[in-house]
Amino acid sequence: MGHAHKFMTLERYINEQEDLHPGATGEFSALLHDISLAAKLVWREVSKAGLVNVMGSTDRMNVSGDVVKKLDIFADETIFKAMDHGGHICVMASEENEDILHIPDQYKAGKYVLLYDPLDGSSNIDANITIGSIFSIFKRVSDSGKGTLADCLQPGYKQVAAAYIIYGSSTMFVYSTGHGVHGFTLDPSVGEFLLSHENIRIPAKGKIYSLNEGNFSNYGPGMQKYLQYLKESDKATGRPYSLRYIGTMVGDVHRTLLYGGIFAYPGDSKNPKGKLRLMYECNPMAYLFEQAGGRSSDGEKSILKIQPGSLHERTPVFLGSVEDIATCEKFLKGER
Ligand code: P6P
Repeated sequence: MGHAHKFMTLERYINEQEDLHPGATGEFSALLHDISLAAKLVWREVSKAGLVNVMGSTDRMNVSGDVVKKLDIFADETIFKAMDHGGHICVMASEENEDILHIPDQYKAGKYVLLYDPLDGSSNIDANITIGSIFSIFKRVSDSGKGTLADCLQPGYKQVAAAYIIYGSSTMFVYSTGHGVHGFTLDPSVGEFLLSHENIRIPAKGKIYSLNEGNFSNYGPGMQKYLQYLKESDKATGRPYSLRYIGTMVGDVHRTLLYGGIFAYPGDSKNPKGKLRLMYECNPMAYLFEQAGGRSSDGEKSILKIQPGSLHERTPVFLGSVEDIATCEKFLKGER
């Protein structure tokens, strides 16, 4: 679907993509529209975050001057309230809430499930470092009525869509519904996400690796050997690689998707499952990487094959170019 004219908005693109889904009811498109609205509401506050100290107050400080809510709590509530009344969702789950989030009784429960990380990397806000929001969407497995935990705990290959918003030098909405990965850049002057990166494809091999090497001494021998390998000089195989690490998953993942290479949060002797969460960080990103011609891995297999046991479980995660993930897995399996 090539677009000669520049002004392709996210709204129109979603509607055009609906034609790719025979028998689409429009519910799915409306769900994606609601997410893009939530993204703009979060962006509006995130873009003012630095001014809280300068301005002394924000409109999040209520009439009695209560302490301004932490931005990630604000983002969590904003996304929930943007999504709870559209009638497209039967249950939600958020990084900020221990249990599943039910749709209020007064609203219709729809056929989709939304899991989200409202503000990933929020510890970086004070340093004005890129942060993001991550979304994972499934179809419900329960018949009707209120959604259940089982609706949420589905393996990643059953996702019907995934998206992230990156609040960086510009704000972008990147998503896939199974027909490639497409990026839209927010034009604040019109409040629209405009198509800027149609059909993102990750290079087959990159020259950048991205992880917190501060954990090196706790990594297993395979991971340590892999990192040593990346640092050896060998022009024929494009080494040494460069290290780039932002410390916000959405930022590191977005750069890896566009430039290629590998992003990792491996397990180690202290945290065998690593740090990142399966359901609303690793699954949606794995879906996007595989849709963009890249790969995901937990060290052995695609992240999307993991059968979840609990809502906030962690998994070691490797995301990147096909060749880079294959090389990494060989070292992890002791084959190199
Ligand atoms: P570390 C941010 O706190 C986060 O959850 C992810 O966004 C990021 O990839 C990771 O943790 C960074 O963790 O241990 O490198 O600081």
